[in-house]
Amino acid sequence: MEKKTCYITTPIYYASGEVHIGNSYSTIACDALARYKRLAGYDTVYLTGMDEHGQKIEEAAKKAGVEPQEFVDNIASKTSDLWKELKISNDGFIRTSYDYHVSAVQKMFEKLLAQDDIYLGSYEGNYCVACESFFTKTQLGEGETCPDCGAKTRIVKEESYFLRLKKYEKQLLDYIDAHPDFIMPLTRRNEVISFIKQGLEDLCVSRTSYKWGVQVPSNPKHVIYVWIDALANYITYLGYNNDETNFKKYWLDGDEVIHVVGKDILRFHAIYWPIMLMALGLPIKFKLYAHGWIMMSGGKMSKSKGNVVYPLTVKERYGLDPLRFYLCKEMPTTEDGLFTYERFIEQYNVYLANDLGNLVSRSIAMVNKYFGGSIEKVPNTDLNKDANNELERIISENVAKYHECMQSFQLQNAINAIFEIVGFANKYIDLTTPWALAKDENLKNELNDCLYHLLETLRIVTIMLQPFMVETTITIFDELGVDKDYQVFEKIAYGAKTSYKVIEKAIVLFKRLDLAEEYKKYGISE
Ligand code: ME8
Repeated sequence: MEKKTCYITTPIYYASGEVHIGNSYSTIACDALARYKRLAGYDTVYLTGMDEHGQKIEEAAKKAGVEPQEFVDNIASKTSDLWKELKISNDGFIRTSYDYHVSAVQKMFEKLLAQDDIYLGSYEGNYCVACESFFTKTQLGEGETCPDCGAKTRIVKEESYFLRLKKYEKQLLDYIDAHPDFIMPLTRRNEVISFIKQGLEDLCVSRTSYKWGVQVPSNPKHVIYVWIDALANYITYLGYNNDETNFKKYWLDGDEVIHVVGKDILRFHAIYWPIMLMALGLPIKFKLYAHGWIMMSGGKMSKSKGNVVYPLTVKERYGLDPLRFYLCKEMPTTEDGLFTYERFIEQYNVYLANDLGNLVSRSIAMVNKYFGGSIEKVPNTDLNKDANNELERIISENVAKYHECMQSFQLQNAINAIFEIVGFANKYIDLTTPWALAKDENLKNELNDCLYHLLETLRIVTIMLQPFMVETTITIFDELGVDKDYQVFEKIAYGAKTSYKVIEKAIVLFKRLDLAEEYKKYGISE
């Protein structure tokens, strides 16, 4: 049977910014989703990339004394190296300055222009001559001054192309209405609906005040608005307006298309992008998952506040998996998440060092001590009956919950389901008291039963952790002697692997951290 397809995208990152622990979330979360989909048997394509055009980037390049292309080349290479360091498993890395993207966007624009979904009009707004920028009324400083340099702005009229949004207002509302899971979570969906219901204005989609962008072929003094250029990446990467084999496979005929975005760019993806697709006569196809922000205790991360935390700093200090784990576990589905070192260390100690790390090391130590490292499955014993039943019930319930949550991008809840099992497995040890069973030769079978349950539980938990913890899970499987065949969802049911040969001495997966010591070492303030 042909595999089902799944196409997952992150937003493409602005080449003018830098990746900190907050915005790295979109990519890490999508990576977890992409790894999950691959494990679930989907033919998965995971795309990320760079948004490289626009006035801001043109100015930043000028300031740096280089051509814009050289400027973005440098940032794109740094960003793609960072994703490698974070073991992001993206299949593609698109850049909006790539020729194939530029030509596909130009064809798209000309098509919309030819069919009158884009028309030439004029844009009127408050303009700052010094900064060469238009500002909306809400952006302006007091007395209609420029929010950047403080100079008085003037009303300027500029020739500009517009995309007809108004024309598609009803069609979009109908689409949202007919597809209740198009925009998730529901709170975001409601936000979008009420925004559209206030009435859409046609969108200004070209600029003449800078050059670094995709030119309108039939009127080259115009460059295409960055958002039109950027949103199109999701289909130009697949070959839209070029070789369309993958576009057909993963979009037109695809089974799932998932865009993951932060809440700040919800409208672009929930309004402009579907309208562009409708106007192009293409199916909307995608589901949109909008996540919150990672905040610092003092609010948003910003250079001026001096509270920016970089993913590589956390990785170098505490390892990659704790970072990936923390971000996915801390971000709720509908709200913002929080990053502080204090909370990071607390969560690390509770879930990784204590719950998971201890379970692995205790189980391996006992299998070595009482059975020389090898264990076979035995029928459930009467003595352990209640604890066994409870453990098996908790496993099957939480495996089901995990799949449900992963399928609807509720990563926090999916991780919580995993740790329900881990938590109970630790309790199971207290309930079955293997050290007491070991004292009685007649209870050898009961002891075997108990330790086999622990190893199976660990194997199941490790299968589930794979999307999040990309290094630790390999280590745990190695320690337990679980080969590839038993690391998959098809074999997740309790009892699937019937014999084990574990490593002689467990590796310390997560060394407990002491907050005061960490403060001393790094002078952590956030
Ligand atoms: O928006 N916590 O790019 P970008 C969580 N180029 N997510 C955050 C965050 C935080 N503190 N700060 C930012 C762009 N993000 C456009 C996208 S797509 C056609 C064009 C998220 O580099 C943000 O919401 O500003 C977005 O999902 C991603 O980081 C990249 O943001």
